Amino acid sequence: MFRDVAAVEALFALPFNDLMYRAQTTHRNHFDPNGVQLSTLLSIKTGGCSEDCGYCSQSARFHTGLDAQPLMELDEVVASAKAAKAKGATRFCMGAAWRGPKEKDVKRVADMIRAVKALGMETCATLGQLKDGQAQELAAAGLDYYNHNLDTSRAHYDHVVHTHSYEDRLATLGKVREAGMKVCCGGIMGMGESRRDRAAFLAELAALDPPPESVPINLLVHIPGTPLSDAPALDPIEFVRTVAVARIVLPGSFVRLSAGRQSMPDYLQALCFLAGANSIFYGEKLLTTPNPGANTDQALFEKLGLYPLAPENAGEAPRAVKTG
Ligand code: SAM
Ligand code: DTB
Ligand code: SF4
Repeated sequence: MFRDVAAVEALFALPFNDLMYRAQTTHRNHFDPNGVQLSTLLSIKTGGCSEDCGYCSQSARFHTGLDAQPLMELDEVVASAKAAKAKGATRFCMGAAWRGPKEKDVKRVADMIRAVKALGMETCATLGQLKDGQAQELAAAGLDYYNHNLDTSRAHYDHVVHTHSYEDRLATLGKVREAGMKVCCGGIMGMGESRRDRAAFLAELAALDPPPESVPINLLVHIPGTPLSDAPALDPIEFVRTVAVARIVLPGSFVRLSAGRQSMPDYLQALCFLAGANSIFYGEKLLTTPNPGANTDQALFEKLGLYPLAPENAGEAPRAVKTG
């Protein structure tokens, strides 16, 4: 039903209170209403990327002033994962600024995955496009999730990225599924797209069979020097609507309130949780930009009566809970 863009657009057009009621009802039918999954990000290879994604600080094509760093050593990655676990993160996500990994890179990242798994954390990696066999190698090392975003609608995509296609991204997602891993796939709002684009993007995610287990909804972080540095700010209520519609069209998926939280007041984040967001990036840095620190998020959770989900709850099929 929600593969149909018009049906998704109709959700966006609901009166705000009706939309929120519907999103909250859907949320309660599928998830613990006050539990939030916590993932911590680490950029294991930073900058110098060949691609031209118009939002990204890490493209070698834009002058963003970023200090490029080669692939990190195993012991540094493990130390960072241990610190994330000590602060309460249950999933550790390793990101690399590659178009895609080379064979020798996959071997080194596989070692990192094995070591992070051994700490008892869920693992996620985002390494760009995968070639045949690479998804299997990562899965064999114990990778639970692979993140690869569609980012926006097909129609808007050409305004954002030119060095690889929407179909390339879908092909990588297919390889991840075939290798038996869970899919983390979402996008970025506020890149100058229309509401119809946001609806078409969510319809693309809903049409994936099965849909992604994890759906990061990022709000564009404006990076000076990138083509999208001057994109007009998205109305916050429209962002909340997007989260609510994502919850309704992807009822069994974790919807992650992702990049952009640093610029969101508590009441806006509270509305996003009410709309059905139930996962965040946790820790003071995303990949290259700041994120609220652990203490700030702990205070926010306290204020809202939210609590972190244990990996047993967070990683498995969502458990149904009674409403009302
Ligand atoms: N190179 C890999 C790739 O592109 O798949 C992995 C890293 S890439 C930085 C991961 C995702 O981060 C992108 O697909 C995009 O959705 C998100 N992202 C990157 N820069 C962002 C920004 N400035 N604001 C919001 N989200 C951003
Ligand atoms: C995703 O959708 N958002 C994360 C994660 N997947 C890898 C990355 C956000 C990056 C924000 C900009 C930065 O820190 O460079
Ligand atoms: Fe490279 Fe990924 Fe940034 Fe695109 S989003 S420029 S592929 S690091």
